[in-house]
Amino acid sequence: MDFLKESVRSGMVAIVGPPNAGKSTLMNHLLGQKISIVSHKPQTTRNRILGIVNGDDYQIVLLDTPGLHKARQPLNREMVRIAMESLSEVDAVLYMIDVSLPLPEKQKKKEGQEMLEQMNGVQAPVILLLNKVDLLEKEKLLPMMKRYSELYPFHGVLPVSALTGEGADHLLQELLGLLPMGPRYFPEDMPTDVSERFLVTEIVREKVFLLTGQEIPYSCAVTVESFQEDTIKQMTTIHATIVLERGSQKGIVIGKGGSKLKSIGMAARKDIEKMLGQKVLLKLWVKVKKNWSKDERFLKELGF
Ligand SMILES: Nc1nc2c(ncn2[C@@H]2O[C@H](COP(=O)(O)OP(=O)(O)OP(=O)(O)O)[C@@H](O)[C@H]2O)c(=O)[nH]1
Ligand SMILES: [Mg+2]
Repeated sequence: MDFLKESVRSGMVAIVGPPNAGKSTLMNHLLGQKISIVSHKPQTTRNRILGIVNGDDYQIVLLDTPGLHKARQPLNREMVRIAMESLSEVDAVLYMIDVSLPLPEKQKKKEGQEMLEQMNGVQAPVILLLNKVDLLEKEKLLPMMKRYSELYPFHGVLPVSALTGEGADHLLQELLGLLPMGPRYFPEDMPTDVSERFLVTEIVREKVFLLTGQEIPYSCAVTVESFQEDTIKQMTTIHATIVLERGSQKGIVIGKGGSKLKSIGMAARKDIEKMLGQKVLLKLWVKVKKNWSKDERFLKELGF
């Protein structure tokens, strides 16, 4: 347990903000590998995903969180609860917004108000990240930074691009200045605390997000039935189920002659093989569990 004795800059940092802001993309960038799933659709992340970033003299434990939004349904309420809870247990908060969207004045005001409500009572210093600056006209940046600085006593307002990595070094320096000296809480070769089984369900869910339109992604959960490694053949066989809310959705996910399910399976298998570093046989099933997202017991099974 030598890693616990060392004294480095270490602590926990939550990445929060509205859906689709780029929180998971930033976490993966800082980690240097993909742990958290990403899609162009909002509400991709549903759980708190831990990512552990190590340097010679620091360890930052990042918490990627579900997007903050007005939640009415049980699943969404759980997602927002998870994100809000993370705010009270961290040394610093990264509040991320997408600045590439041209918002009307009224909506900008509303967005600012929501941010203030969410940050109300937060003790930790908050850095505001203006993300997707790669898509922003440069002359818009300074007035924007000024406007946001006046909104809340942020520790800093930093323009970044989670996609290109622009501003990430600066962000890292700012963060290290906020972390206390302490032990490494996790061994250096451990990038996350979630299981490979959980990551498999997330990878399959990401492919459903990417390859199906409209309501399907939000009606989909994924469970792993079996996960068996054959050490001699160096191959893992995984049986997983895509769970949907309504019977009418089954045909869409399976596709003509099974074509959609095949594409989902192929794309997921590629990523799982990369993660496990060996060949994978992935068998996918599609099941309907009526209104699972309102079923407290099933939500518990999914880890909420
Ligand atoms: N151009 C550009 N696109 C970005 C950037 N960061 C993220 N994206 C894209 O924005 C979309 C959303 O990214 P995510 O990382 O899934 O966003 P998120 O905040 O984790 O979203 P939720 O989990 O739904 O709350 C994806 O299509 C990303 O590729 C950026 O800096 N520039
Ligand atoms: Mg996310």
